[in-house]
Amino acid sequence: MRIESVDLHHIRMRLKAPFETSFGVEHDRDAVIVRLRAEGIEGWGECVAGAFPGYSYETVGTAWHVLEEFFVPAILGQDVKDVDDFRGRLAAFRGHPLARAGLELALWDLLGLARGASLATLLGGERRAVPVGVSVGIQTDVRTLLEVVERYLADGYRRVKLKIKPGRDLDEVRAVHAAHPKLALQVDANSAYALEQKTIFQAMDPLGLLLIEQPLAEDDLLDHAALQAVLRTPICLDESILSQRHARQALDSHACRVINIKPARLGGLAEAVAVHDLCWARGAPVWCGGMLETGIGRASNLALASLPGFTLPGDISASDRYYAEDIASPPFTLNSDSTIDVPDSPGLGIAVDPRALARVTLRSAAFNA
Ligand code: NPQ
Ligand code: MG
Repeated sequence: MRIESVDLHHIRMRLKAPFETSFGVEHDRDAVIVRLRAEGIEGWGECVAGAFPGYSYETVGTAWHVLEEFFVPAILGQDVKDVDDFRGRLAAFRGHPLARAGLELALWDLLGLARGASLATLLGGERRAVPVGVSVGIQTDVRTLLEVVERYLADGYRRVKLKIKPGRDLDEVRAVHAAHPKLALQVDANSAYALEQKTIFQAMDPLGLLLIEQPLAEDDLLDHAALQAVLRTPICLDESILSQRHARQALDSHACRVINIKPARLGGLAEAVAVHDLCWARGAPVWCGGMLETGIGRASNLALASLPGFTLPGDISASDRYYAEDIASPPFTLNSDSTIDVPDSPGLGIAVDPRALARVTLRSAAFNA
């Protein structure tokens, strides 16, 4: 397909409530929306880099820069045959997985539309609906946390992830566990601890959490292995896993037993499927992480999570979890069994509303072949 144009939109969407993690509080979600045109059709992608380099070193600014200067020129006016071809054209560039994944997603959407196949079908997905959970930010106090968790349970979520940070961990997790002893519960530290603080996690061990996500530094498989050796609860790695090779080495070295798969962090859906396939072959459970996506990224996550190895509930909430108004339709809603249906129309299976997109756009750029 000859790529005729690429548009970038820097958007800012107000979050329904501030989202606090160990790296900071977000009131708005910034992202870059990508539109690719080829052969009279258009595909949409979403780069989930934010305003602030907290989860990743990438930001909207760095993503815009590498897209404009390097990634877009590498494909504009070119005949890009498939995703492998696309990856080859970007292979010389180092890093910037979030920017790369946003552009790759628009290509997947285009290819699906051109072939009349849903993204789930292109990826090898099997399930029509996928189990999901909700990620709960750090709250002002334990009482508020309990109220917030109760509200999500009333909404129908059957798996809850608590964000934790030093000083806002054990009391919170114990309180939620005591109030809901049978609830499928997990925690995410976003790299906020050091191995010297292992007693915190040893104290959580008897609670039977589903997993402990990314307790230690992103670049530290060795200390994660040391921590996993003293815990029964599985460690799940998120930020540490940037490729299929990292996944293999993390499992081989017992740094984790579970992997959170995010296409953005892995540089795209193709690498995400590769990590899934490796973990599936080794019997290691995976689940689909979340990046507070708009309907574009949410549709992509649902398609990915329909692959058979995604045996744990994903951080893929209903469309109304984070935003009052989305830029894509139809909205995704939670089924009574805490699942969300996988889109089955061609490509991403959603329609971007140009007026809704314009309302949240701060800056646009168009690149034409
Ligand atoms: C995680 N997500 O699993 C991430 C972290 C995260 C749903 O917990 C702006 C940009 C806000 C990136 C909030 C969830 C973000 C962000 C959270 C990433 O680690
Ligand atoms: Mg995480």
